[in-house]
Amino acid sequence: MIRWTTLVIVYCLAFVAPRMASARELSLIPKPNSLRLSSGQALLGRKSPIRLGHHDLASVAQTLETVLAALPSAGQAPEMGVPLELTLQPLPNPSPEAYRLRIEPHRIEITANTPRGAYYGVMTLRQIIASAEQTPQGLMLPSLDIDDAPRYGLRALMLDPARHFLPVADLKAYIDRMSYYKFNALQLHLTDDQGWRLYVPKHPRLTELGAQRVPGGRIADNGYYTPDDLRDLVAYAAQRGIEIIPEIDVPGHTAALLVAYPELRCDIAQGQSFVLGKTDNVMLSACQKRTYEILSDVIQTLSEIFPRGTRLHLGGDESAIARNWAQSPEHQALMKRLGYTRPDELMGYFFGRVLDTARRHGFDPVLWCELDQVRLPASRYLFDYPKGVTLVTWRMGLTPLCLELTERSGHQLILAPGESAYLDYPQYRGDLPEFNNWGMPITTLERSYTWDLEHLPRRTPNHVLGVMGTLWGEAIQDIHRANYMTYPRALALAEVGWTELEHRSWEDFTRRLPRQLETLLRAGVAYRAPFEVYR
Ligand code: TNX
Repeated sequence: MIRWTTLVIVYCLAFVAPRMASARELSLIPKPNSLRLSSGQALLGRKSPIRLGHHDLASVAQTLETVLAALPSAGQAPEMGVPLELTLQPLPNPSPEAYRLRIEPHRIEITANTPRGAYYGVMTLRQIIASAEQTPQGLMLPSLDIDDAPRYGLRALMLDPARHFLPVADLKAYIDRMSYYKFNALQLHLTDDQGWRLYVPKHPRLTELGAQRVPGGRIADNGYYTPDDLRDLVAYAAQRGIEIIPEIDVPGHTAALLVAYPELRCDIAQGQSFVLGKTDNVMLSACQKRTYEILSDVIQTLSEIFPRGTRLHLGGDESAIARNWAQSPEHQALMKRLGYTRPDELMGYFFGRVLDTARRHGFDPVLWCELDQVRLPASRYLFDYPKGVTLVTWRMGLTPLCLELTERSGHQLILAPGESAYLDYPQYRGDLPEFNNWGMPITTLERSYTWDLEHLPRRTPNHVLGVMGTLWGEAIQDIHRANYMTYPRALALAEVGWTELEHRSWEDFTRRLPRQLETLLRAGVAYRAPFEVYR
């Protein structure tokens, strides 16, 4: 009885003092593709009832419960508020990530095609809560109607625990932030010259040797993930709408693997002494049967961790072919047998076999896109990429060409251009990283936000799956440094991935940014303060 009277009083207050928030005050990132504000407010409390329209929404409802439980205490005010209704119902936009969020004085409703869409409705609501007004009566949310769906189906970030290990708990915290900004994939660069971070039961030496960059050293040098660690992470990420994309980088970037399994070296490297992390520019042998057997065991282990249909990145970048395969008698003989004239063509042979294995295990393979030269006038692929593989464009200045080539060849493309999406590059003159900086170009926040507005066609080509920010880990020794390099640039990339071009503007973004920086600060994320934007 008391509850109802309290509610009536509160509703009256909401109508008596109608207030129209401005979109800028809400400061949502990424900006929704349609947002209409109206007058009136809704009271939200820790005890606002949640009404579930479909049992598939149980996990989303749980997320919503956590959001409500974290609301600031209302002091003397009632903890009750308007009901929150979650429903599944076809929306005009068929995207599985589309949602509609309606805030009305007497209820809040989230409608979506799928639970994933409803999850994004909750994420938007969380951001609205973060900028909502705490009144003596409780937390007041502005009335509004948001109809939203992403521009791209893939919005990814990449971490590199191969160079410096990152514990699972840190990855989980990183995933929490990502999902708040509607990213839906995290690529994990699990192997490189400096470390092999996946425990493979059939080949424990991979991690016994390959995961010990500096035996007895810091956590960042040593460590690996067991299949159980990764299963736990995959489930954690899936609950937050995030796919984990594992990367096993072959046939270059493989010193850690070749320290553990010397028999996989090319014939010309058999007698050399290898040092984990120091021996770069080495390559796996494409001739040894054992190479394919071990890679098949690695992929088999991954298939016991990841659901079918997961993307599996198999590298393919920066292979020093001229120094390795081209000099090697066994590879020269293989070339001859296959009728090849260029050693680069052996990459087609190698990946033909490895991608078949990946597909047999239910993976959707991905490779870094390499062209015949590392900068213009590059003009064609390094080798014929197998059909059906997704490519990632990454080298500075080559994205327009990669777009053109993939459109012609029918490959799908992920955009991770060096000049705008490389989160390991400094954000400003003289900024970090202070070591392992090989003269990196500067990638400012503005650059990360505006690159596609300025350099890509207005029409989004259908074969572009999405965007990825890559944080290479040579100079990233812990999660705090990872956060510093990621934010705020990842906010720019989140909006590039989600918001249609016609709704985007750098000035508008910079006005919404401070609110999000405050949220990051409260979450303990040590981002880089983008002072140059506000000077
Ligand atoms: C190139 S990007 C690499 C990485 C390095 C990065 C440093 C790519 C596919 N390969 O191995 O960490 O540059 O910026």
